[in-house]
Amino acid sequence: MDRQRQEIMRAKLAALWEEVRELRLGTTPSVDRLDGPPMPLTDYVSANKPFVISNATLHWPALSLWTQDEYLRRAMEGRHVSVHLTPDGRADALSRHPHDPSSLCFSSAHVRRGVPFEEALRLVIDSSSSSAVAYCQEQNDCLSSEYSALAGDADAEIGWATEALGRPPEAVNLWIGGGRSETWFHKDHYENLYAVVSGKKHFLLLPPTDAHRLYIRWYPAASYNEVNGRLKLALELERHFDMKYAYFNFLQSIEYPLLPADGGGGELDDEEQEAAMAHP
Ligand SMILES: O=C(O)CCC(=O)C(=O)O
Repeated sequence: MDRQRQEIMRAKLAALWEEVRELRLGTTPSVDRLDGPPMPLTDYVSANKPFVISNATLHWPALSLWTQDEYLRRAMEGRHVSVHLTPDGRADALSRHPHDPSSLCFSSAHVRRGVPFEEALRLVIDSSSSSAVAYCQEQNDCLSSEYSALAGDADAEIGWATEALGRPPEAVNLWIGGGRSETWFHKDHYENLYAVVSGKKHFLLLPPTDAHRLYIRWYPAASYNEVNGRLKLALELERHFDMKYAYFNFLQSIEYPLLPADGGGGELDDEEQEAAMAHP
């Protein structure tokens, strides 16, 4: 195909994507902001359409309690948690290959398990100026395991979501991180509700209509290890296997900063926008 025809084809495809997005998501690139549960549920849940519910968690004691480090320390006294450490806040992400800087590898965090909560919290707080960025996380329903002492501070389930999805949540997870932590681009194979309790989480969403832009590629698997048990991390290749990674080459995602309870952070400032686009 000659160059001119390629350009025409590209422009037509771009227009088609735009149309599909508008049909599926309504006005793009905004995310619907609702005052209560999505109604009718099917408009959102079965269409995989994202939304933000304002003030949905205002009644959670977590909103005021979890902003107090002293409360967290007291409630979690004697508890041990998992801490994920990376040099740059990016786990399960693409990084420079440790032996060949011209290529990439899939890097996993160094995981410290059984860390006293007080120490884990200190590692997170110190991350803003440390050689290691700490992120407390343990997927697998960790609010009812590692963090069960805090579980009573938030609703155990959300009625309309249980109704819409036909079952209570399979897992409720808690993540504790600071400004350098990033959650790398990924695809979830289940429905998600996300509540920001303190600080701000900045989301980049790729709508289902853009699934064709996702490519699975293979990269050598590597993980960070602590050097001599200190907070200096070295990236080393894992010996036996590669890992797959969902990669996309064409970014036009929907951006949304989330704040506690009201869910909407309004417009991004220039610096945030740039950082977000650089690290989708
Ligand atoms: O906030 C995080 O770090 C993880 C969130 C996540 O994986 C998700 O919402 O699917």
